Amino acid sequence: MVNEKEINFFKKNGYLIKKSPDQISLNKLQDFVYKILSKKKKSLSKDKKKYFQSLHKYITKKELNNFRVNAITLINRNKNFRDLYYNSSKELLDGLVGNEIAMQKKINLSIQIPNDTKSMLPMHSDIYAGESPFEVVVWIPLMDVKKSTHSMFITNPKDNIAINKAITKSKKLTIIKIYNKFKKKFKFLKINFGEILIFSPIIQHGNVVNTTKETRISLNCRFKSLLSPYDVFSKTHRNIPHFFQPHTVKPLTKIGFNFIETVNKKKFHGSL
Ligand SMILES: O=C(O)CCC(=O)C(=O)O
Ligand SMILES: [Fe+2]
Repeated sequence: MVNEKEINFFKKNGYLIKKSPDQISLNKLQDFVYKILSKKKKSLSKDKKKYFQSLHKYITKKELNNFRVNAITLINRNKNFRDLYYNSSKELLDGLVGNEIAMQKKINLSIQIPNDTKSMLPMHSDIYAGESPFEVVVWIPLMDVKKSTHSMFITNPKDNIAINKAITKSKKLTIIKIYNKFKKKFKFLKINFGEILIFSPIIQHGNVVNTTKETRISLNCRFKSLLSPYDVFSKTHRNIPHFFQPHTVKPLTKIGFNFIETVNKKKFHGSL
């Protein structure tokens, strides 16, 4: 259960890191990713974490994008992977979002190898891309992630106001310049394998070139309460219902929608 202290932490900071009670699902997620990556680039170590950490020794920067796209395709072909993903974060979702859930159709995989400038996701709030303010990002590390450029950074909601103003009002400054101006306000997160990070994409976050000696591998996927609004301000590809798909639907929600549909079609006969 997410306790009151954790709920208050999330409300104040816009994120929460918590050990998942479902370590079996997490291990299975890690296992699956290990299998598909090591099928393409054979591992010299049986230790999954070690393989992930040293992935840059198996792959060139040039090969990386195809390698990642191929892995993402295989992950998203596997229906069980979605259930494992949901199960591993269910406790956090129940506590912060709800128990009837819509899940992003596509799960993403990040592979941040040392000194790679091409996989950077500079500071952003997913809200600019039309994401719903009702959603959260569930970010799952597949290895221990260090509090450094190995990780992703997030800002504090109270600093987000000034950063957001600079981004939306400044005509001259690029995102990188704004990032540098506010650099001290960003906090890199330490997250160990076994823990889950959940955050509101309204808060500025992102990553920089990984200057550590280790590759970082993590997954991310968005979730929202099934019946919360999809189109908030603008119609974009992100907040139309196709971006998400229902994952957990309670019986009464089905009965209710079935009732509306049959009445609209003048076919209601009193059955559920
Ligand atoms: O994994 C990262 O470094 C960034 C992820 C991100 O921006 C997201 O999940 O929305
Ligand atoms: Fe993001």
